[in-house]
Amino acid sequence: MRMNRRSALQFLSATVAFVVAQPAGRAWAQARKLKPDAASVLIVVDVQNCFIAGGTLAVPHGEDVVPVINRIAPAFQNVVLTQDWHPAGHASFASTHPGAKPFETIRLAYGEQVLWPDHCVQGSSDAALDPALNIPQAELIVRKGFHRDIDSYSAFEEADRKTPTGLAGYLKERGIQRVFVAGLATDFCVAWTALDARQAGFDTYVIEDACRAIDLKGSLAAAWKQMAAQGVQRIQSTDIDLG
Ligand code: VGL
Ligand code: ZN
Repeated sequence: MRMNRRSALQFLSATVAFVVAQPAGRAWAQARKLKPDAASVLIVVDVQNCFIAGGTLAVPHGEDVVPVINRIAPAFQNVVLTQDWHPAGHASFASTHPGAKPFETIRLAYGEQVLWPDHCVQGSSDAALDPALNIPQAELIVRKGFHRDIDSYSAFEEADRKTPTGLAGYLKERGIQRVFVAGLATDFCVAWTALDARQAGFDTYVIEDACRAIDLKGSLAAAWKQMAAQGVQRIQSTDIDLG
């Protein structure tokens, strides 16, 4: 094709216009989205009756995570659920420590511990998964916080920071490289799970709108700050390619 100067310029500007117009297009938006693959897992943290309205430690608007999680879960071949699963008289219960009140902090053998109302007692309906959660393909349920003297916000490692749950080994044996975290609560079990996933070497994403927080004395802002510092990526459910 022979072009004079003028038509060459016209051709060039049309090309530029096309390239510039693309970012608004659906194809570009799709290409930017994260597509869960066989090496990706969705970890759904503690979506249990205890953390939902009517539960013993209800997270404000906790139930709102369920429709978001139900919408994204089908895009994941691998889904792991966690359950907070405490024995009666657990060290994290204020009622276990005479004179102590919920939401106070005390020192336990392994360090600072926030005290909570009795919650998620093993085998109770309070500890059951929210029945509205609809993820039939979920392949593993990790129960945590079952040692009477050690709490475990994280799905990977208990609060003594030395007792592993086995989840990192499970995911690595299954060839998982990317971990997406959703559930309750953003500033406790979600954040600790995401930080430990990162620590274990996984690319880690927290899906903000699929989580809700307790937010105790600035804990939510502190959690996001710490996650950002450790390279945990903060995304929205709309950033995921649902196929
Ligand atoms: C959680 C407080 C106590 C959580 C569990 O799931 O975030 N928070 N136990
Ligand atoms: Zn707990």
